[in-house]
Amino acid sequence: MRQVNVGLVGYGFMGKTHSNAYRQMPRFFPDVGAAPVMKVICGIPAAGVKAAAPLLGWESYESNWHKLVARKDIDLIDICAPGNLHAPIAIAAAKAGKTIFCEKPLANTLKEAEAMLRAAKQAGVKHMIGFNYRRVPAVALAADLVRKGVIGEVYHWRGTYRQDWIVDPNFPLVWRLQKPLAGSGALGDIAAHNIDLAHFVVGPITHVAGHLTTFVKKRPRLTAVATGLTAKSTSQQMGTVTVDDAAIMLLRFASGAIGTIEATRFAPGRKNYNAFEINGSKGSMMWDLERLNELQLFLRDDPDYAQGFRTIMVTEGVHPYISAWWPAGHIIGYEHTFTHEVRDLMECIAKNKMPSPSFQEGVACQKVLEAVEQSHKSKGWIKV
Ligand code: SOE
Repeated sequence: MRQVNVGLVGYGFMGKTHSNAYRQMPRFFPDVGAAPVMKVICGIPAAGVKAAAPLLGWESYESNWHKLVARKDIDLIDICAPGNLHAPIAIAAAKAGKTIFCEKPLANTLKEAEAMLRAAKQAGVKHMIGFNYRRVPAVALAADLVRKGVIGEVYHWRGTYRQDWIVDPNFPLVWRLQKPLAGSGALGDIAAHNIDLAHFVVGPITHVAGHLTTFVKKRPRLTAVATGLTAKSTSQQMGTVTVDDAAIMLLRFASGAIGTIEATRFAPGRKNYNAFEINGSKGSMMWDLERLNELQLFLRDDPDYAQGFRTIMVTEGVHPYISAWWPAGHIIGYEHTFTHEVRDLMECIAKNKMPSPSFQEGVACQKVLEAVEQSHKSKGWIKV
């Protein structure tokens, strides 16, 4: 069994999900040939990461990522820091010969994303991007059914990702609302996930026409560091929101399919509604994250008396990843998607294979994000 020494940057929301995955993965997937060792967690402020390290299960902590990357005993650098730090950390990690696992979107700009891919290729290291929703068993099943032709030729992708955590205009100006830190808003944070799912299930997007909107342009500044999606500590001083609150786009795929994606943080009642409907010549499929164990399937060939969507409970041992978990019907959740990512990453390390999705898929998504921004400015279709 290969031991992979991990150094994780970031102890906020994503840092916690990844820590949980490293803790769980070897217990549920002991047979993939490699297992993570939770060596170091890194972040600022030092007092925060010091407290987080034992809580999240790390052997030690560090508050300077340069020192972390320079450590000879670390094999894998995992990047859960804000977007502006992805490129510098990943490029340094590649030069130091580390395997890199980076949260999405790959970077704040296409230029940075391409530089990350180049650096990783030049160094010959393995790289993976955290598009965790590919690892929902129902999504993996949907992709597999499309590949097997079960719904025939795909005509439509109808994607949406809706949240409501900033609909209150008094919600403060957290890092996710600042372009220099986050790169973009709903576009890179959540549309990116749906774009990646469209790439995964339908194939490459070739053309986009998009529009971006910021509904609340000024918000109270933060008075203290806040992580996650809940922040309360605010001042009377207002700051400018420099990212989009919502993004909409029309898509054309290389296969001839067409599609739409809508992403917003202004849909009251929609907490984390990442969803899609796919229509093909033989049938359709629907999935949404808030009911992540279920896949809706409609087949035109069903007898007349049974025409209608059926709900597949994707919890059978034959379904992707499920045999490692509980008996059929004993549902799994959001955190399992990260455990599955770590499982696949460890398997690739053990078998000396490039993980998927890699930075290559990260760049493919980033090209679409950039095309949407260009289209928003030029008000026309953009070739990706
Ligand atoms: C916040 O919008 C967020 O945590 C995203 O950053 C994640 O990528 C998404 O999975 C859930 O929402």
